[in-house]
Amino acid sequence: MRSFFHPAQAHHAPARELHNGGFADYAEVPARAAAIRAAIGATQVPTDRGEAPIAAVHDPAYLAFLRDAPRLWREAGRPGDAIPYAFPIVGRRPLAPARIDALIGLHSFDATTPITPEAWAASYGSAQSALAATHAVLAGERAAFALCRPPGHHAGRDYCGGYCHLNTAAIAAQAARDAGNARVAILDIDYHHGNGTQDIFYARGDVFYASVHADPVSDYPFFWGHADERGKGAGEGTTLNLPLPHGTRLHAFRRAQATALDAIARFGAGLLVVSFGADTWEGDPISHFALTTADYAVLARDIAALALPTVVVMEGGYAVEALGANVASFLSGL
Ligand code: SP5
Ligand code: ZN
Repeated sequence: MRSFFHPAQAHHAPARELHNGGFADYAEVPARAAAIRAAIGATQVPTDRGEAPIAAVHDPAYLAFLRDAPRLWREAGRPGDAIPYAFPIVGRRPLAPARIDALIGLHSFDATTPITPEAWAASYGSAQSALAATHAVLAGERAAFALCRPPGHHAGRDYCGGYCHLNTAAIAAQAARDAGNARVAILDIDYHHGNGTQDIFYARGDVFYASVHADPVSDYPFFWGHADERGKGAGEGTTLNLPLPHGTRLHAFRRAQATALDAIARFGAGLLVVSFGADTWEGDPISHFALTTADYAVLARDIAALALPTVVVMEGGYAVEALGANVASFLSGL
């Protein structure tokens, strides 16, 4: 299977993230990508398709912010990575602030996603990898893999969060729409709910979003991913959330994924984007499901049985020592 990775994706390396009342070592490390590359063999550098397919999903002011934030942070005299601390939740108004602390709060929904000087180039490379995999599939490959890192599914149209800056799954799905697929589906099987992807397509009837994830009653991102979120307006019924409890093993996960795949088949999608996270693995340091390395091949075979052209984008998975084997297992089943 063709796989894509841009060298710039390796260079975003935040030192710390805010976690449980203090700073902890950042979980989404460059070594994740190295481990995956070591396990899956050669990756190709994606062709640069420019900013237009990214701007088809993200707000231009947000893209400018991602580029400018590290400079504004430095000019404000701050050391280290840019991190927000104030968010316009109460009585928000459509202001256009200039101060870095206001701007970064406006474009973030958490304080765990630092904007390093390398964040823009790394995220841009990640988006280009997703686009390259999409175009490989549009050109006739049955499946292709984008080694996206930083990940994407928590990022919305104009905000970052959850280690994500640009929503690679949404960029891939939109590119498939713009290439003529009338209906596209996204299957999100990362441990966490993909709130950004859901948000981007929530009111749209042309892109189906189905997610199997840890119940947001107990897990990040808490405020989205509940079973009663089903889309709105033209998108009513084209969002499907399947939350599962801590301790979930293959049998229950596979059953939930089957429910998602049935809905995707009924929707009549012409192309499938899979947001794949290996943070559902039994030894993941920040998650609480119990899938094994071998389970990923089983899940992938079920997905392959849909017989849809399939773009896989990498999301989470933080047990670096097992990440390569888990991704290789998944890809082996497609
Ligand atoms: C793409 C993805 O999987 N994002 C997950 C974001 C989860 N953030 C909330 C959990 C934070 C746990 N951080 C622990 C760091 C310990 N080194
Ligand atoms: Zn995750």
